Amino acid sequence: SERYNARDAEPRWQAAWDQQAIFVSKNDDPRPKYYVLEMFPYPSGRIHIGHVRNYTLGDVLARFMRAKGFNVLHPMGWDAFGLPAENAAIERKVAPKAWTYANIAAMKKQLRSIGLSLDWSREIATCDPSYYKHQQKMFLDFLREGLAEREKRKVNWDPVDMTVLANEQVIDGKGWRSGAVVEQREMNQWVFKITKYSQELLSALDTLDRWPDKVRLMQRNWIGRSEGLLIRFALDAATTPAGESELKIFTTRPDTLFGAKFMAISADHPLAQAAAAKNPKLAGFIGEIKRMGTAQEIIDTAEKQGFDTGIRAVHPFDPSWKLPVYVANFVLMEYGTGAIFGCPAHDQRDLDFVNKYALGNTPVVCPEGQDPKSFVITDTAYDGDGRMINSRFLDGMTIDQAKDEVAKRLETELRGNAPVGERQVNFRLRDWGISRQRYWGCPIPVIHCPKCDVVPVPDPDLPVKLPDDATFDKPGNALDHHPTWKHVSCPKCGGKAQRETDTMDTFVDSSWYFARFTDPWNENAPTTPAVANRMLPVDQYIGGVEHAILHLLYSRFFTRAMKATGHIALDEPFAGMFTQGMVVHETYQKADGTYVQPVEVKVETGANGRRATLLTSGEDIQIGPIEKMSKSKKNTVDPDDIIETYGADVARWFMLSDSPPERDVIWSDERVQGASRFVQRLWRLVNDSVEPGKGAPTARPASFGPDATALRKAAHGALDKVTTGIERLHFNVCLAHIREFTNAFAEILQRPGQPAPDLAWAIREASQILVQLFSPMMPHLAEECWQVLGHSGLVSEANWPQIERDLLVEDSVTLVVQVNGKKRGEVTVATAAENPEIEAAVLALDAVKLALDGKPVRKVIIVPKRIVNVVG
Ligand code: ANZ
Ligand code: ZN
Repeated sequence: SERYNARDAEPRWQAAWDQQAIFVSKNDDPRPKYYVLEMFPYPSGRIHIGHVRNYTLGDVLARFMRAKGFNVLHPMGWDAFGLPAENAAIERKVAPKAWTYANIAAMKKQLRSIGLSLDWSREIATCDPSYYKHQQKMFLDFLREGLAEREKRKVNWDPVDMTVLANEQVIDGKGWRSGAVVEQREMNQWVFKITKYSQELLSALDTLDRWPDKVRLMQRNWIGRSEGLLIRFALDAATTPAGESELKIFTTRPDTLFGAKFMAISADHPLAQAAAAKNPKLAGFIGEIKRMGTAQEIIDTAEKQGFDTGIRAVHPFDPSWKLPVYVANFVLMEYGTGAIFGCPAHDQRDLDFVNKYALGNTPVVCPEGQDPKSFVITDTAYDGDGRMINSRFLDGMTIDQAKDEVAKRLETELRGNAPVGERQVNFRLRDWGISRQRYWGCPIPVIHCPKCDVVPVPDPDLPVKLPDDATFDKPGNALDHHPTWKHVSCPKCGGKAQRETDTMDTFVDSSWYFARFTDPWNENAPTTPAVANRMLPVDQYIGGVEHAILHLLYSRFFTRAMKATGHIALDEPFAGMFTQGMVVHETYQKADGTYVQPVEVKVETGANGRRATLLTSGEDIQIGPIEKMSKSKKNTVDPDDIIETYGADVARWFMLSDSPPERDVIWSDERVQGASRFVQRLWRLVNDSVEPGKGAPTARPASFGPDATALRKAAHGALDKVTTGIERLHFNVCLAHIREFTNAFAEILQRPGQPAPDLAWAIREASQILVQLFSPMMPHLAEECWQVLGHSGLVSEANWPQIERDLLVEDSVTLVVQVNGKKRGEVTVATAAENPEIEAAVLALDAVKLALDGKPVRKVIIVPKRIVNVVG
């Protein structure tokens, strides 16, 4: 037979799937549903190899579940708003909309060439008014429900992109896209009240048992629940500015109160402002640390600095004990109360601080087994377990007992009318600021009226559409610059008013697209609740770990907010979550350090290891470390090139082979070629199996001889393992089983002569199972093979083969043989063998006779399927 020609076959089968619309899923389909979703792409212009991996993983599962009889929902869309479109407008003078839609068209063509079983009838683009109209409606629903609010906020301002950034978009104090040093500004912002759900978002993580533990842990840490005590410290009047009398702090370690050496407050704390009013040096210091910014990263890495305000606080358990109050750069206004007491012996930050300002430390928790007298702290704080020391009435208690004792005493002690201490739970999670000063985003549908304040855009006026004629010649927000767009009359009073020119963070767009896919045709509402409730949750969501915190958390919040506003009736959007690894490649560098692309290099393996040269000039090329594919390192491979050269099936097979999907996979040309050879091998094998006299369709024989049974066991064994492998997303393991089965099958097919009728039948069965086993991974080749096997229908439409379980039972079992507890050998017996039979076989062994050395056998103990022990 001829070689398999992917270039000819792949487009043909893609067209056939399209024509028959077999991947279109119907909402009234009576079969049980299965929703597979990969994170939708940003339309940057080209599909990259990471997309190919992501979508192939989902596609294998989707095709498999279809074959298993599910109504599979496997949609695709575009996360189409965002800055790059505006940058293109600035750099290339092409309108963001035109740029985005051109990219979508190009990428859609690329996605089609991968042969994915996608339901394109549900395609959505988040930049389309038919999508964002509903997002605007939900924004107004949230506003009514108190889930959206306008708030004056200190925000991270990116001076280059001229926009507000979320905390998580600030990396090492710099904007994640622009790389510019981020400034702090006070601005009016729209926020979503995600903190209303802090506890729920945390607790429900326990129910997500099909999520990776590491992702759940990252979310837990992000939400950051801590239990502690609010303590009102009295301020020493003689040292305190007029109008101030106490300092409220939040601590998770009230047990360490007797180790306190100082108090510290944030530069933004009102007490700091009050103290600075009369102290220009302090005011200077505050200005300095404010300029440094309060992004978490900066605070964690900067040297600890403080300034003594001169104010003294009174220890809650000892009126004569005064603690100095510092303004310190490591105390955040946004957490707790913006003030702390410092216990240097048991907190590293505090210890660094006191060591700098010579305030000393007193350990109050002593590790078990350590003599308290010799327990001193110098450079390393002790944050472990132990017993209380140097702590008056707490001495001898455990940390937990001491925490409780302090809480009890301070809760019952009143100053004024209020208790001095109060137990409190704090969360690190902040409300989600969604305002962005950008054009290419979903407009926030409110109008600002000088008389009526904030007025929601009335429902019939939705969507608030972006103007198509914005210009990008000035930095900043093109919506704000637009000559007419923002000028409107107030819907309430009819007076002159202005539209909100902020647009929504693009994370909003991706927080509910999975719900929209369930009924993207509904023009009147974001969802059709009856449909959404039936099709959700997503059974398996697949994407990069870089979205493990924000996107997933925002989606979990949005689902709850949509529930609160009647659009949906569930809490958790993603029942199963899978984070895939990256595609990585070694890097190549010229002597001058410039990177060159893999296609420009020839790599050879010689006596001295691997060596690379430049194809054009033959000059030596340095082989560098294996790294994530990136444009700057030039170590990318273009999916189009691979598909053009080898076909989509080879690319897919490669993506699934070797590495478990959660790990990084190293791109290797040699192994891609290996995958290509395997395609041809399968093709030959299937063709050989239908040679005259090999495996023609006949009636099933009444019984099977040993050869036929052996082949059938190999086929059903592989079927069993691949089935459970796909269900567990252990795709690389599946591929190994398919290869193994292929070898066993080839061995039988290559035997000369005509097989007996029972073997011929088994050959036919084996080739069908084989084709079906690799059909989720290499669907085009599988269709072509299915045709060779004489089917007129599509393998993509065939039911998954039935496993015959009795073929999985091993008919012999090997037992370890011991004499007086010592291993002397092994014995293989029929699985069905009875004990007397096993005993006889064991006693007949030479090794056993030798070990017994003529002594009589007293007892034979048989542990079924494992061990036989002869007691002599
Ligand atoms: C005294 C103490 C002693 C503390 C000790 C820790 C160890 P988590 O667990 O993250 O909630 N803290 C409170 N508010 C702060 C703020 N706005 N900025 C910086 N630090 C703040 O951390 C709670 C602990 O972080 C609190 O407990 C407080 O220091 C500090 F041996 O109080 B602790
Ligand atoms: Zn008005």
